[in-house]
Amino acid sequence: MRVLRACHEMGIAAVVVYSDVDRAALHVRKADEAYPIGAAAASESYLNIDKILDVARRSGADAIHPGYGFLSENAKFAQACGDAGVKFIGPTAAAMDAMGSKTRARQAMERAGVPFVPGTSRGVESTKEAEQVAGRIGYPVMLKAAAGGGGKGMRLVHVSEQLKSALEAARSEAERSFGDSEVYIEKAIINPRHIEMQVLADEHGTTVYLGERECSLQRRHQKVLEEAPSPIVDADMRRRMGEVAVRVAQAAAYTNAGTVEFLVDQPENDQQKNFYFLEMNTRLQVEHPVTELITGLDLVHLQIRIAAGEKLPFRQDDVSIRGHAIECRIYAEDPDNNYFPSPGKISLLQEPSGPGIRLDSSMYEGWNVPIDYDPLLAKLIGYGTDREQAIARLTRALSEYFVGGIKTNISLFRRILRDADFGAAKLDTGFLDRMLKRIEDKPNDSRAAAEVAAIAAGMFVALGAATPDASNDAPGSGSRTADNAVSSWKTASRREALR
Ligand code: MV4
Repeated sequence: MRVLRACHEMGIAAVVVYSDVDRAALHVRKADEAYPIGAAAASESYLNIDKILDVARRSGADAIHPGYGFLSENAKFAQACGDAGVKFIGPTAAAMDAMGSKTRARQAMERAGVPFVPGTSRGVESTKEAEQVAGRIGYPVMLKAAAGGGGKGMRLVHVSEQLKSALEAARSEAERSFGDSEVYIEKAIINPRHIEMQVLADEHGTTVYLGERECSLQRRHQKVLEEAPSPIVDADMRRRMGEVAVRVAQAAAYTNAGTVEFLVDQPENDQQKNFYFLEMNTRLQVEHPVTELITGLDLVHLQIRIAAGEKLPFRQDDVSIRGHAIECRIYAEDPDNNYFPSPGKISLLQEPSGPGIRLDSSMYEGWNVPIDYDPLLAKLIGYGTDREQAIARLTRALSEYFVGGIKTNISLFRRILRDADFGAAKLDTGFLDRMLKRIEDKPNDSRAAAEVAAIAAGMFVALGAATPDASNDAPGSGSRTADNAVSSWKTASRREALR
């Protein structure tokens, strides 16, 4: 839907493919042409290169945008598109290959003088070598599959006694998951932040960075909420990370949209934060809208223009960041059942809108959410002049959002946005696990249940419209600042009203 919308905004006809279970999906309904390509199993449909290229040939498509998942980082697919005379809207197969292996990527970083987590840039051949490296960089260490990513095949090792068995386990999981048992070692960064830098390169040698995204709120390596800019990145750090990200992209002869992932450590005292190259994602990311909102750029429009051979219509100095954006990934998952997928028919849909709210959604009433694919249903993004306003708008929008017939994680965001540590931007990759643990340990929050019931029942609770108390001067007069005036006007929160 995201790519289809950009095509239509650019006057480009959109051809889509769909599997048997996606016959009624929104992208099929909105496309100019839709082609069935096979059974629900991805190998029979969305991962089937020959079937997809056959549709490109039959439809006369000029180019293919791979989206976010499936074949989007598959170098063979990018190559096959080129061989079939269809433009792949993304990097070249060679650039994908250069970044696909984490050790090859680290070797490229070494050559480019890019800081990466201390450790090896090649797989370790023996336990003895692993022990020597771990001894040099110090425990704890992280064992990682060279062909891996997204946390699969990783092992955290705290002491040397665990190293041998952890190395064997990591190697066999890497072989099983990726058909490549190469495992390398890094110094483990404890409770890091995950901050990624958006880069964009045209095919005429211009590469720019578009600011960073804070992606530390993850659950089991699945991003849940992202924001831009990162609350801890100042202009100087942004420039330094951006320049490194551009060097990474240039080292891979990268073109089109890409994302360079960093780990950022949080030294106890507030000394300079360190950022380390982690990996590069050779595709557009799901969370790209937060970057679009703070830069005013449309990344899919730009991807299509780059693929059509156009030069970037701006230079690095023209890129400016304004405001703050936060994205909630709305998943078809049941928060009361360990976030298991919750497929089924959407019987009721009330969607938020209004100032500063963007909703990228593929839901409609009557749609049957299939169990076969990633449970992402929609992305709700709140934008404001600062983080506080973005949070306020997103909180308001979530109170307008209701999906009936299936379970979603909407309630999780209400909790996250009102969490004190979140409000104070005390974020790291362990944040969500700690918050969920606190919720599990706490008795059921009946107030929230009452709130949901009230919203579901369409109950309109008249907010106690608190009038400014008598002692207040009119706002903006004399001694009081605007904030004080507003703070004394704060209406009773919806929860108090419900009580
Ligand atoms: C790390 C790390 C700590 N130290 N590497 C997880 C998935 C993959 N992108 C890399 N990951 C990590 N690598 C070192 N040397 C911690 C993680 C990590 C993580 C990183 C980013 C976002 C979420 C994460 C959740 C758990 C672990």
